Amino acid sequence: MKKVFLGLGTNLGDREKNLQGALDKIAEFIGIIFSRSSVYETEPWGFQSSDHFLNMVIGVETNLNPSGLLGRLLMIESLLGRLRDGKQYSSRIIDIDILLYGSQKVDIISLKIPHPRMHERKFVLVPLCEIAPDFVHPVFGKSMNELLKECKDEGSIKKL
Ligand code: PH2
Ligand code: MG
Ligand code: MG
Repeated sequence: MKKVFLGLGTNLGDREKNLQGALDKIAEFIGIIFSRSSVYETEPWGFQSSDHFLNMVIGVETNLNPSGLLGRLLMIESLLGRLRDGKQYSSRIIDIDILLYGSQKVDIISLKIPHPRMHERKFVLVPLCEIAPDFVHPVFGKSMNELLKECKDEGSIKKL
């Protein structure tokens, strides 16, 4: 069993229901959710929209390998109604990203772990620091608390 951290985000439709739907499907298809952060309302990062996000981070214990895990997450996103428009960033019903897969690194075209932009995003680091403040980033060798202290993201983020 591997401990992984996943980031959840939604800025379209009934956002609370989208998060709950994702948690239910993750428990059904991925593994045991051993920890979950608070939910935060956050300003869109990297694109303009008046639709603010709800974001949270969870810890899950799973038997799936990284590619198997990615496949299931994409399946869950489609089950919840996500349609992809091909743009890099746009509004979405649900996004589920692999942030960390234990201390393993993955660098293939279809998947990069740790998530390559996690350290630039308060909507990831703030909830992650609630549940894994001392976890050491496998590439930077710094704890999540240290990465949060150094993070320059100024987007608004507010605990619900
Ligand atoms: N996800 C993105 C791009 N920008 N901004 C916020 N606040 N929350 C997100 O989850 C988010 C984002 C790409 O996945
Ligand atoms: Mg994402
Ligand atoms: Mg994604």
